[in-house]
Amino acid sequence: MTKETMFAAGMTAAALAAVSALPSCSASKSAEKVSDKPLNIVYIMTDDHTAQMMSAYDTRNINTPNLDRIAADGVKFTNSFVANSLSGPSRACMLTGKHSHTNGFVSNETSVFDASQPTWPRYLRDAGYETAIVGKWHLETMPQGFDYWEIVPGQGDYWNPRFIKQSGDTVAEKGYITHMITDKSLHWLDSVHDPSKPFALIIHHKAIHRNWLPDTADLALYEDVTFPIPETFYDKYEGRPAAEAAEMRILDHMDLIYDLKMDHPDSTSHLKSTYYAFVNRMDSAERAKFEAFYQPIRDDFFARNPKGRELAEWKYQRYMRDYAKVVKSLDDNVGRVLDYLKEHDLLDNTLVVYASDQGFYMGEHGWFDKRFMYEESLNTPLVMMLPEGLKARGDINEMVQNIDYAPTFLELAGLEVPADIQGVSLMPLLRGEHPADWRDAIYYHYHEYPAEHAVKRHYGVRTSRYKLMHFYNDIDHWELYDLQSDPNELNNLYGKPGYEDITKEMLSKLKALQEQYDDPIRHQFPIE
Ligand code: SGN
Ligand code: CA
Repeated sequence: MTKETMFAAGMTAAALAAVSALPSCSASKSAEKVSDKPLNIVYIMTDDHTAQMMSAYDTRNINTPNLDRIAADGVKFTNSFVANSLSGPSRACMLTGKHSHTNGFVSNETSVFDASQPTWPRYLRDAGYETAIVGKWHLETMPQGFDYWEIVPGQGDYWNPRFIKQSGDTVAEKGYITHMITDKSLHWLDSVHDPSKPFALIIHHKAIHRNWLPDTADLALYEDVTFPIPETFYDKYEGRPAAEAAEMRILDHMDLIYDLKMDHPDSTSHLKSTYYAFVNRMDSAERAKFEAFYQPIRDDFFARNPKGRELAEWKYQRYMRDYAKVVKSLDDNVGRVLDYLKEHDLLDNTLVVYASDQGFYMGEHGWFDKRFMYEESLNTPLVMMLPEGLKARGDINEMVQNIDYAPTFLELAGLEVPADIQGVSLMPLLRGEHPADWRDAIYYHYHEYPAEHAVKRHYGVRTSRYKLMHFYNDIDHWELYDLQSDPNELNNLYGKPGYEDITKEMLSKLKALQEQYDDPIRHQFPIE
């Protein structure tokens, strides 16, 4: 019996332990036994948490001591990318190990996830693991392949949120979402999970998604901090028409009421009713604290009535402060999970992963939101605390992508990586190896247009030094960047003299990746 047929048939935990001891025949030929015990997985993913706001990656803005503990005791991926910088698509890539066009979930607005397709939690469950997911799901259909799930509808609510239970009931419960998702996850691990089985627990936070409603306990934080203005805050988007067309500028598109809580009886906004739907979820005591905090800021703002650059920078500082407060609660709650695992002696046989569904703009190019293949939103934080037997420590600089997580978890569990998975297992990197034939380019494809924030459809390829992007649909526009000389991606080199050879090389990499991944929407290369 091959391992493939064993897990297709559904293995017991004992069989799984035996298989862990077998030489792996996964995509990585150098696989070796990691541990005699089956290994657990705790996968923590936030929404819209970007590396600029995580001190393991960037010390300019805030401290995230608990997230940094993961990196300090384990590894930090310094070239970690998504395949499609948007929530639902990222979740589908992560679960399936396949690009958006292959797993079928290309866009939050138009896609419905076929939850019956193979996912890594399903494979692990079939192999004897207990699997659970708590928090944001955002894939339209209900989860499959989990022993336990409890998800929030759509984007979820920060305050007194609704949860969809496995029974199908939707129930509003009392509390602040980041604590609650953590409480529910730890409760499952502590009281529901069968300790005789290995487990995979997915904790998907709603934080730090728009509109950044902090826990009232954290409201006062960061108010004395003036965050540095990013170098590209006043970007004019020269040579980048798709960037210019995007509707995600802090000055023009960040909503004073909905995003920044600056309502006034005379103010109007298409997001005003949404704002009140969210803040009205607080109980009267929570709401009183919230209003007591923001009212003096509103009074000052409307008295001064800033305009132009002063307004842009005022909005930026408020955005940064509210976002940072929401990160604080997240960081505390990740700390609770790490403490639990430590106290229960689980760290030696558990892989702990922290990632986000994508990066985010914290004022770079004048923006908030994500979607673009530019660095801030193509990147996602990725740190891991490793079980015994995995020797890597410190920075891992190879280019990795969220389609790689599924094959990594399969290999960690001793399972073969099915041939149709498009990502590659990160296990060699976690063992401390640096394979000479590691990928030299990643592929990206963003599909959601026309839609909110007006980011045009594009695909592209990125190597360690260059990035080539093609915007299509109602535009036909190419961009080429030298990330070494222009890390901020301000100088579009496409079509400029002197770049013919590198353009040709990047085009051939794009062609190869579009063929390899069989993307049906691809550049029509001239017949050679
Ligand atoms: C919501 C937000 C957008 C955000 C998308 C996608 N608007 O629609 O700003 O880009 O989610 O985010 S809001 O008015 O509803 O807050 S994602 O992370 O879920 O993909
Ligand atoms: Ca997101």
